[in-house]
Amino acid sequence: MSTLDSLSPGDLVLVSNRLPYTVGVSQGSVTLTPSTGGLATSMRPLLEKGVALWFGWPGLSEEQAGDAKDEINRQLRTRGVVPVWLKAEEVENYYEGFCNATIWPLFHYFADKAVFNERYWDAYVRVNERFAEEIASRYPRGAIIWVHDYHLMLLPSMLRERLGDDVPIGFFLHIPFPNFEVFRQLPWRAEVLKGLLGADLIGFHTYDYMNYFLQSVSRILGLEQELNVIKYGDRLVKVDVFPIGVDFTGLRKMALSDDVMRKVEEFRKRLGGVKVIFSIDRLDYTKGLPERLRAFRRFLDKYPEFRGKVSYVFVVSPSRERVEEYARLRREINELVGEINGLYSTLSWTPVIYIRRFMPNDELLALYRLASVALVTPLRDGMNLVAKEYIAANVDRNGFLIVSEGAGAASELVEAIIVNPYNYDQVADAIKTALTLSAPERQRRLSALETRVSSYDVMAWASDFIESLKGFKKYQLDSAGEMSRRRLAGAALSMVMSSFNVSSKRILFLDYDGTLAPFAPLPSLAEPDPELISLLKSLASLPNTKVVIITSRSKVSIERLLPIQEIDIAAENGAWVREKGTWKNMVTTKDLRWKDEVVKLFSVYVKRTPGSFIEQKDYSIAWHYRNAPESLGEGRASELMDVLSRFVAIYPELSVVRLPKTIEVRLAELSKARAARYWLDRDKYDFVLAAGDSGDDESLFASLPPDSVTVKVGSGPTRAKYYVRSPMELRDALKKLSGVSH
Ligand code: GDG
Repeated sequence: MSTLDSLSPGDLVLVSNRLPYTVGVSQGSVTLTPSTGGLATSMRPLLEKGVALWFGWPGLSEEQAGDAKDEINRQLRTRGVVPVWLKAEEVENYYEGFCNATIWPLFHYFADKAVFNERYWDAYVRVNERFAEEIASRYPRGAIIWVHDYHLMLLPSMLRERLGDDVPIGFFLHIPFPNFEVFRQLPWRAEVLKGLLGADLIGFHTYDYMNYFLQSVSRILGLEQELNVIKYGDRLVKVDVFPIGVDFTGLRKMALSDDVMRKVEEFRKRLGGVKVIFSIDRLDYTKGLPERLRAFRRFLDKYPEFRGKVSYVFVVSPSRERVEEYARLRREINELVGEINGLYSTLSWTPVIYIRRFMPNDELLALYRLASVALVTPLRDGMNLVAKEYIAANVDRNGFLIVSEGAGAASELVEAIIVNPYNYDQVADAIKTALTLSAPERQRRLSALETRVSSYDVMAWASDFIESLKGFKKYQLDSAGEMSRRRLAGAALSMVMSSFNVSSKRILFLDYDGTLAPFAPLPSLAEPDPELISLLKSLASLPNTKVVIITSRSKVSIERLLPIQEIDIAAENGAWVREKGTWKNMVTTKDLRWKDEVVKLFSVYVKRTPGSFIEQKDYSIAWHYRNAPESLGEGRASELMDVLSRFVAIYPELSVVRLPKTIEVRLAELSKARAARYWLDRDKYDFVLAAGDSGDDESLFASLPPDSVTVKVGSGPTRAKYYVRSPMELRDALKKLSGVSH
């Protein structure tokens, strides 16, 4: 049983700008026609079974609906659909404005066409809020919420605010996510990213789109990420790739139906032996329609032997008619078609058969079946379903597919002929190749394409997304559950406080960066605030209580940050210990010639990685890259790790440690565990506490006596007994301890 079949009523909430039904109103009577398109086709059965509830805009303004609104609401509701109404002004500013005149061009790399208008943005926020209100007021507890596409990018966070952390929210982007250089132009880029990060799972069609998104998240919001999981405050957000498919079986069945067969015969007769190159697109500048006509003209110029033998059936269905940009495009297409037909037509042959209307499904399927070439050459396209539909419906395998490298589909349909849509010569050659491909070659490549398109069809796509969302949500809740079960708060904190209170000799080992103070862009900037200083002082002034700062910082830097004589310090992971104000060196290794070599090696990486820098300590050298561009920094860090692994092979006294945004080479004999032993071996303590946030602290946690209070700051697996969420939360706990006894 597939994931979709196993869903029960109330399990799924779908949200998209448009609904899976097209609403028609004529003379007061209301009609609902099922919309075509992958999402609608794959999800409609779930609606019909009552499994899903679908929120969306009915496609006409409240003003246009007028008195018919109640009847539209009634008819939609009986089908499990909840309409979210837009006023005429919102259709203009939100839909035609921010969605179609800002995001659509920008995300398809037509930045010069993108309009940045605050009125559009305000309407976008308002409409997303309206969706959030509607959904929150009818949300069936426990349901998965799946939000679709660029019209609703703020919705995930708005829902998260209203419904809380436990609700599984997924988001899928159907269009490309552009690279950082393009995305950064959006004045509301941070708001859009934060809006999306309200989701638990964010899906894209291709690896490129996903990586571009991750890059923007890192460079604009500065968030950490690991293995496609972003750390966003307390929550984890996963991103992944789900290339949408088509209803392969349904299309194939339809292509083989009698109705379609009849149409095929009818068209064949009318064409009189002329072969067909076919394309169908919504009228849109992203689809490369003028470019494609020019490429076809080049084909006729370059290969005159095909004149009279091949016609291009060029179908353009109307879309976004009210936008001026589209009217201009229509005029350009008219001119080009006129020019080509004027130049090459004969009495018995028309080169371009231009159809500018919505094409009924049976005609579309018939054309897929008889086309010798499907010419799918958008300039940019999230995926492009036409390419996949052609593979499903060309049941006689009598044609071949040309796909643009600008379509997401190109990264999957690798056996097709892949072209650059701006390279007219290449497209003209591709048409010739497709028309003359040998039968065995065509069979071989088509069969591979069919296998791929049929195995990851639209149902598999939807199941995969929902399954991943459920799986990730479970993991997220389990780890959050684990964290909250082991949280140093409430009863756990009271217990720790009372054992602190009754103990006669106490020691606290506290890491500094990320534990007592949050991370700063430069180590020298991680200044403590006055509250921290006074907290440490008051802890250290408690009777029989020792406070030890245990850090990988150098002794100079930690002393500068914490000029408190009452505390002890282990600097450089125990290379130096300071007790009662006196420093003592703990290192046994004498030969330090490796340091110059490491600095030399790191210097090469500093030059090649802007923003990175070296920190030199007595027994360790660190390369910090938290201020370098994300992808460059991580790439260089991996390269450097590789170089260092060979380097330390000849210096067994060294170890290489990869810390967050830092690589450190240090003496292997140093560790926080060994540093702590310095104090523990020389005195008996009946209360031991250690707090830290990174891998370095884990060795310390593991080495302490079993009844010690060990505290991990932040999420992630740990050997510590307790968690706190942030340095601030640790401070609160320490404040409580400092007030316990004197
Ligand atoms: C977005 C992304 C992504 C078109 N005209 C007629 C007609 N169609 C059908 C096609 C196909 C669908 O509409 C168009 O889908 P595309 O994928 O090509 O493009 P968008 O509408 O821009 O969709 C896109 C998609 O979302 C899914 O994630 O692939 O990249 O832009 O199914 O067949 N169908 C009929 N008559 C027409 O005149 N019957």
